[in-house]
Amino acid sequence: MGFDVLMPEEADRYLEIAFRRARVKVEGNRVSIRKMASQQARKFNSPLNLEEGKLRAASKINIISGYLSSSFDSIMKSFPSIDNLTPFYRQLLEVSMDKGRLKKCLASLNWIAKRITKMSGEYKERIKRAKSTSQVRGIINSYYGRVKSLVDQLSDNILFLRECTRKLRKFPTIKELPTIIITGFPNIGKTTLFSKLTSSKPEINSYPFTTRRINVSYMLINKEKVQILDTPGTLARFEKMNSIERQAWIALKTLSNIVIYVFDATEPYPLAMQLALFERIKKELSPATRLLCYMSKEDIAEKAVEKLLKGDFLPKDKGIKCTSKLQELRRLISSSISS
Ligand SMILES: Nc1nc2c(ncn2[C@@H]2O[C@H](COP(=O)(O)OP(=O)(O)OP(=O)(O)O)[C@@H](O)[C@H]2O)c(=O)[nH]1
Ligand SMILES: [Mg+2]
Repeated sequence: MGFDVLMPEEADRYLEIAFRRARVKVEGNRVSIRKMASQQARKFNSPLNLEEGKLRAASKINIISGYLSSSFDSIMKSFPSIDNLTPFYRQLLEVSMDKGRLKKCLASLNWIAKRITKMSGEYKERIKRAKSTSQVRGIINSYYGRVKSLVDQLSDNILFLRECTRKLRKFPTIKELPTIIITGFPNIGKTTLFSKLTSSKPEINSYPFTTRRINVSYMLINKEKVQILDTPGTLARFEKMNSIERQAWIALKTLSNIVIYVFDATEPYPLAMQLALFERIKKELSPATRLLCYMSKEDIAEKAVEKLLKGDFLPKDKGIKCTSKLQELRRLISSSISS
């Protein structure tokens, strides 16, 4: 589901891992470090423990800086490139999180990673010039302190990135395929229709707002794969739309080739309201989008459905077709796709 974004650890955790790795690896390389130190000691005619201390400290710095910069780099790379998103994902991201802050957080991760790399080089130089083991100890302790304060600066940003990651992972996976969107009021049978048209089995319930996110499935129409989206019910309270309703609206506006608007003749919402929503949606769609109407629940409202289909109430403008039969709906989808 959604973007495969790496979940960042909390800032403290990176420090903990980096410092522990440095300690464990340097300890593990004790023998080879000592061997190298004794060569250096002979070459520069300096005390063995000083050379050994320098090599251990430089090696710790390499491990810490390498781990932190590669970790921060992986986080940045795993985020989608915000400026290259499709209109659907860009708008979804904009209503789901603070895009400006997200960009700033990623930039600060990049800045801190670079800062740590640069500073590590400077500290390694200082270590090379150290004259005593206590000076080496002082330098490495100061390095730890500086790294900690840089990573601490990321704490809030990382918490924000974790929140964005959770949301991005929940985004629906939308493919570049012809797209059919099922929409209408809550609790009128959208998901039931979706599961009849596809092999999907999402949750269906007798209360409104059962569908809390966009369900995606596929069907073959004239041997062509098309994508079909079941959207959360919308009440068209434009000023007060919640983020779930907004998702549905963004999908309608940016993805739909065909929209199936579901009418419910049992009238959990008065038909006049259902028609008003239909008109409102129609206005928002691109002119190229084909609109079809489906009358749900014919089995329990046969008379009402028949009356509606025969009467003048349902929209008939611009060749909009209405049906209560699944077979007929499939045929209408098929001819809309090929036209
Ligand atoms: N008898 C009958 N009941 C139906 C039909 N379609 C849907 N229902 C019932 O209507 C209720 C709502 O169905 P859903 O398919 O979940 O409706 P929805 O529009 O997706 O609802 P939200 O996701 O909450 O917006 C459930 O109790 C379904 O069993 C139908 O054709 N006949
Ligand atoms: Mg539903």
